[in-house]
Parts: sequence; structure tokens; C-alpha cells
Amino acid sequence: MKITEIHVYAIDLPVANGPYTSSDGDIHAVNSTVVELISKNGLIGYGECCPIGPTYAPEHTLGARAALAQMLPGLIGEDPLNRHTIHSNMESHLNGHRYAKAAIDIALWDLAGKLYGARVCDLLGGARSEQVISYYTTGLVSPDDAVRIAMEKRDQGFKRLQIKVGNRPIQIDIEVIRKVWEAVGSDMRLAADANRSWSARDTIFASSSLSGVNVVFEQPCDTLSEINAIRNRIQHPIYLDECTTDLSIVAEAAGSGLCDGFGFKLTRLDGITGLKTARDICQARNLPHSCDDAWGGDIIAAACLHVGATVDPRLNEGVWIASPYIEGHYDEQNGIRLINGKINLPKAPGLGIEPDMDKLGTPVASYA
Ligand code: 0XW
Ligand code: MG
Repeated sequence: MKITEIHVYAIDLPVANGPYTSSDGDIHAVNSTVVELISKNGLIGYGECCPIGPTYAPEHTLGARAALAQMLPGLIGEDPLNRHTIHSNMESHLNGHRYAKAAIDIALWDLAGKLYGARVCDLLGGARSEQVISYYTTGLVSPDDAVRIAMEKRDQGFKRLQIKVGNRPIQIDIEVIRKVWEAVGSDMRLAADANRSWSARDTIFASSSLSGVNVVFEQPCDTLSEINAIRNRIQHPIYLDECTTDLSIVAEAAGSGLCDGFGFKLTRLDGITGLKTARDICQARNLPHSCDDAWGGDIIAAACLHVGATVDPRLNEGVWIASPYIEGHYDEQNGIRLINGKINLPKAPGLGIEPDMDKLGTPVASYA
């Protein structure tokens, strides 16, 4: 089998009910990139890459498109079932830019599933459940709004809440976390995500002020060195997110006890191939983790979901998807939907998403 055509699409995803807020700033719209891989026998695989603006992480939209333009011509004629060869091929054309490689990787899994007549979750070892747990993110809001959102989401069925904090006086962050804990603490697992913005000093202060409050600190500081320096000076569990820029760091952090869990990002870790390895590293060390991405439409959501469905339920922190912030779906019938804190796995082979090509529009680049 050979790849005969590749098309790249750019899709505007305005943030509905927005803006989406975090310590990295307000997001009003994102622009996603969809990759369509067509094989000689007519099978099609879809992948996607959707950085959330240029400040959350080094990944950014135009970087993804430039990286794809660098790699895609070299993939024509390759066997889409041989992921190892394709990853080597991508490495031979471009160092780094895992998020763009991830879009191709996702499309390869989708295509392989369609060829074998299996869902991606089945290729990954099998779904633990047909309904995968999710979690909700409050945004960077006032203590009263955070409590209101927490109670609303608890009542809707969410069992986990990520409270956005940072980039404001630490006393406000402490108040937000404490009030949410007092309102829903025993009903929901809580994480406070500063998205790198707390100093080591503020993290130590927050931890001592929140003694007895059952909350995980997700990516409190910017660098691994800062986190390492305060690791034994704080009482709260630490999860890494933005620092996990490759599998080597995941293996190092898991193996050395630098953290107590992870908020993984699918496209930061090379796609489904990398995220499943991260899943297995966590299984070996009993480390809880989520299977998220920064943003994205139905294709990213489905890819996260298929991996998330295979995570040991003891360790599963859920799959975060952007769908509450996106109007409509690439695939109106099978699009990934969040219902009462859970997400149903699609039934069809591959990712189970067949985008409406009218919604993807005209390709911004094509290779044959
Ligand atoms: C809540 N998320 C999974 C989505 C946003 O893009 C950021 C992220 C996080 O945990 O940092
Ligand atoms: Mg995070």
C-alpha cells in the first residue's frame, strides 16, 4: 500500500461561550490544521493539529503548516501501515516540530484502523469502557464564579475539575482553590493549573496555605528545575503538563519521582504513537494522567478519546476536549460530544470521524 495524495486544510474554530481564559491570556479563536492522507486503495486517514494560540506552548499554527510543507512531499509513495518508516522519514526531513508530525501520525492510525476494520482504541489494546471520563476546566475566574462553575459541573456529572490559576496575586488563587474545595471537594478530584505561571515562592506559599486541601498542583512553575527545587518543600502532589516536551522527559520524570502524575498533550508527544508509550510508562509507575490536547476539533478529540479509553481506570484522569467551546462538528453525525462528564467512543473503524469536506473547505496545500 502507498500514500498517493496528501491534502492540508485550515479551519477557523471561533471560541464559543468564550473567551477561554488561563494565565497564558484570553483565547477568542483558534485555527486548526487537518491533514488528509489518501492511499492507493482509496482509504483515507485524517489527522489534526491545533495549537491554542502562540503563547501557551512553543507550538503554533503557522509553525505546524511550515513543518508539514517541509515533510509531506517526502511521504508520497510511503507505506502508511509502516509507522516506523514514516516517523524516520519525517525525522530525516525535519528535526523537532512534533506537533506537526503528530497530525500525520494520527492520520496513519485512522487509516490503519479503516484497513483492518478496527477502531484505534482496539489497535491500542482495547477500550476499558465505551464511555470515557472527562474533566472540566474553570478558566481563570473569580472565587465566586469558580464555585458556581464547580457546583454546576459536579451536578452535571463531572468527577474532576481543573481550576485555572496564576498571573494574579497568589492570595486570590488560594481563595479560589479553598472555596471550590469547601463547595465540592469531596465530590470531585481537584487540580489547580497555573500553566507555568507560579514562582517557586508562590507555590511554596500556596501549598502551606492550603494544608489539608486535596488538590493537585498542575505545572505550577515554568521549568523542571524550579519544580525539582521545591518538590520536597511542598505538601501537594505535582503533575507535569507543559514540561513534558518529549517522551524522554516523561520517562525521566516518572522514573525519578519528579512528579505524581501528568496532564499529557497528544500532539506534544508525537501523536497517538507517543501518547500510548507515555500511557505505558505511567502504568509501569502507577502514575495518574489525562489524555488531552491543547485544543482541536473532532479529529483531535477522537484521537485523545481512543487513547484515553485504553488507560487503566485507576490511573485515568480523563480526556479533556474543546467541544464545549466549539460550535458544530466536522462530522455532525459522529462528532465527539461531552455528555454529563463523559464521552461516548465512536463505533466506526479508525478514529470513527468522517469530516464533512464542505466544512474543511479548499486545501491550503496538496501533494501527489
Ligand atoms: C485544559 N487544557 C487541557 C486545555 C488547554 O489548552 C490547556 C490545557 C491544560 O491543562 O493546560
Ligand atoms: Mg495543564
